[in-house]
Amino acid sequence: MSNDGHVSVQSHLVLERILSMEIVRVTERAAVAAARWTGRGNEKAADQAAVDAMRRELNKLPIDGTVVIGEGELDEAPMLFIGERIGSKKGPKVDIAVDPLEGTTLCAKNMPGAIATVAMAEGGTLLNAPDVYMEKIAIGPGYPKSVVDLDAPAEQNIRNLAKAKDVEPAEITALILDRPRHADLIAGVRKAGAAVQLITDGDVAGVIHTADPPNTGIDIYLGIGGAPDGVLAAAALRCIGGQMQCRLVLDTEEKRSRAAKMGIKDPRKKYEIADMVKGDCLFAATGVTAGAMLKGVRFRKDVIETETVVMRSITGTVRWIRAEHRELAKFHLD
Ligand code: VTB
Repeated sequence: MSNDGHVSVQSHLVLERILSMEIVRVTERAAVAAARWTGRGNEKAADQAAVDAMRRELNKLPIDGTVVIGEGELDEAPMLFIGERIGSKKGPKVDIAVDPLEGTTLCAKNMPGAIATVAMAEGGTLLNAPDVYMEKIAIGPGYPKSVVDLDAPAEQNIRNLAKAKDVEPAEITALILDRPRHADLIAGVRKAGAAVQLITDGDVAGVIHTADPPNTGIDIYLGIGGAPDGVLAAAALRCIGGQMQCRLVLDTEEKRSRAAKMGIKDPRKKYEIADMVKGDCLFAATGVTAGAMLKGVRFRKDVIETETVVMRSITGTVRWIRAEHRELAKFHLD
């Protein structure tokens, strides 16, 4: 305890000691704020509510945080922009990746799987990715290294994965975003004999599904989604185990120069998890609408219920936190 009455914690312990609970508050607040807009058909308002709530909570944390994955780049001037300094600015340096409402459409349409999510890591250890597309492949823990590869054809990845799992390809299910750009990929997976589960949005949760096939029914995530979502998903897999490879889609000069400004030297680099999340990290997600992974926010008389998962990479601890909130003023809902 320091003489000003504050508990002082060595900086390398801060992720463990303080933030693993504080990060839960951050995603809870964002989820509740967004959930008020569930099914209202207003994506912008839902997202804005989540951003405001998340920013308010992040600014209370005893950290010198920098948003490295955020709501957009500086010239778009959103809140939680990439590069924004956040927190009390007195604590340790922390990199922060946010997606205050992952699946804005899911929330606006009241469809399953919208989440509020944050990852935090020691300063300078998260990939500063521009807001572009990213090719991704991910599988859960327990497989030999390199059993699947981002650059291998889908059929081959399915066959290799099935062999490693000791099952027929017919027993493999791949999760893929339902987009026209994935037509060939989907055809390839089906040609190998595997099943495809399509999602309309939400590939952070999609990637996390691969970590627990017995419960989710998902063995592999494939396809092109947002790069920011890729870094968040990599943080989660770093905590719970699994393999993921990604590559930024930098298909124009403008995107390559934006990436270069963010420190990306090789525009074709194939990123492994450890390239995207280099050190110890925390990941948290709170359900907004009910999904396979998390329950959604429930508004009951005088009580708001939330469900959150929080993970820590150094220990591999995964905590599921179901909360009943009774002091509702903290949500600033009026
Ligand atoms: C994914 C998904 C998001 O965007 O990243 C996807 O995780 C990719 O972009 O929830 P397109 O919609 O342009 O294909 C979302 O669906 C929305 O941010």
